[in-house]
Amino acid sequence: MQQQGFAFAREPDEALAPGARVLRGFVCEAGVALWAEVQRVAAAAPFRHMHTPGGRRMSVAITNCGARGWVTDRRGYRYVTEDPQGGAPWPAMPALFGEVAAAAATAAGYPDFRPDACLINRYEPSARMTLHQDVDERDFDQPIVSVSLGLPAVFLFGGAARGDKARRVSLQHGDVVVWGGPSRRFFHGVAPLREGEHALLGRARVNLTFRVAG
Ligand code: MD6
Ligand code: FE
Repeated sequence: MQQQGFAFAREPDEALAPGARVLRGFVCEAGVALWAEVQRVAAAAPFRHMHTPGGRRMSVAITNCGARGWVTDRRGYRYVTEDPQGGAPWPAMPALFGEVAAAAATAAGYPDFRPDACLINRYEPSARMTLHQDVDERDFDQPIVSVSLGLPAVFLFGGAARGDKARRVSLQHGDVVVWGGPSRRFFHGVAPLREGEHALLGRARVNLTFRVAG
């Protein structure tokens, strides 16, 4: 979808913090193809509710594709090359995913982004992500590219300390957040998803986060 007049006006791209940008509607045109690839990945590595090291069941359902996948269980948070459910390697990262992630990173000022991990989060209404930092990757010079599909969500964007006030950023289907540099380790989360029905995804939001993990 191109930037249009009054009927479909979207919010402009915006800097969230030094090094972090929202690219509004960046992947709208690829939305159908991205969703088809997510379903292909999930057929091989199903979405599952993982448990935090403290034993809490996450409200978000997770799967992965790419050489490395993020997991959490009693032993902690980490990246692994095989799906713990079944022991097979994670599904390969679809070529389209790599292309979209690299294009978004370049648009935000991070050329040569080559992710080896894509974490896929599925939110149903009321699911949320509490404030956290993404610190399980090896190289913090590399950004994270985050693609939103489906129902809208309120992204909570804090600061370097857990207690820093978080701003609320509305993310719609097709929006991309690119996140790196000075704010790479800032706290962030997602407010409980509101009830709704999306034309393509139904009662769900799916978020793809691309990282250089290894
Ligand atoms: C989500 N995103 O949007 C959760 N992390 O569903 C994240 O936790 C996240 O969007 C790092 C960078 C960008 C993100
Ligand atoms: Fe995160």
